[in-house]
Amino acid sequence: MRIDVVSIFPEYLAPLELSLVGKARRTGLLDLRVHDLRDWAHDRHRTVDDSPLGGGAGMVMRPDVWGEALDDVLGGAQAHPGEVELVVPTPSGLPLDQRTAERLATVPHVVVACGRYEGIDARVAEHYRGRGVAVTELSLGDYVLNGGEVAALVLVEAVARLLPGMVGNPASLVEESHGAAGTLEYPVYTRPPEWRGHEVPEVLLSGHHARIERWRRDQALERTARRRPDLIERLAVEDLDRRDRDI
Ligand code: 6GU
Repeated sequence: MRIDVVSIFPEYLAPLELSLVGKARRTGLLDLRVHDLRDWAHDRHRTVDDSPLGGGAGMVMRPDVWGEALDDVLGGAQAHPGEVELVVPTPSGLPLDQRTAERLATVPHVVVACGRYEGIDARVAEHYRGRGVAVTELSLGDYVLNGGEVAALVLVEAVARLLPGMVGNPASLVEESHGAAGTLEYPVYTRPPEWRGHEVPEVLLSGHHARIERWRRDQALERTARRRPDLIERLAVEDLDRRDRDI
């Protein structure tokens, strides 16, 4: 899979050389390229922004600079609908979730356009949509960051760990068929069985696999109900029934 990230702070993406994502790049599983948007600016000051039309605070990123950058980075891929997707991180986007990460992991080429300031001129997304490029505006959650770079880090990590052949991939797929099947994960423990007066739940030391499975399922549901009642509402009745049958 190929991912291009375009940003005025390419150094912000340096952590993507580390850990599993870094390894995926070195082994060729992930072709990740980071670009400096200012390379497409025309003036001596490499300007990428201008004041908002209609007035207001802050600056808006210019469509002409973004257009030239994205024409180059999307490349001939624009001629192949379904092969490329333009992701624009913005607090006004749809919330990023595991389902979106799973879908993006199947797209051969993803381009992430990181905005700063008050965002990118709205005609940029409109233009590429009109040219048949899938454009997805994604948010990390209901709070404001200074730009899309942190979202690009999050997105690349969430997607890269799902790529077939990724180290630890089979294990995470198993995990996803339980925990992320709509609930939060159950609490986990390791040795020692007693630490500073806190005991590991006895059932986990019992060696009774069916009881352990049931305990974990109950913990996951209880935790989800307490912390994320919105997720419980989305759990299908059939799914809850299946869990009861399986365990
Ligand atoms: Cl994707 N971008 C910015 N600037 N702020 C955010 C965000 C994204 N998601 C949550 N807040």
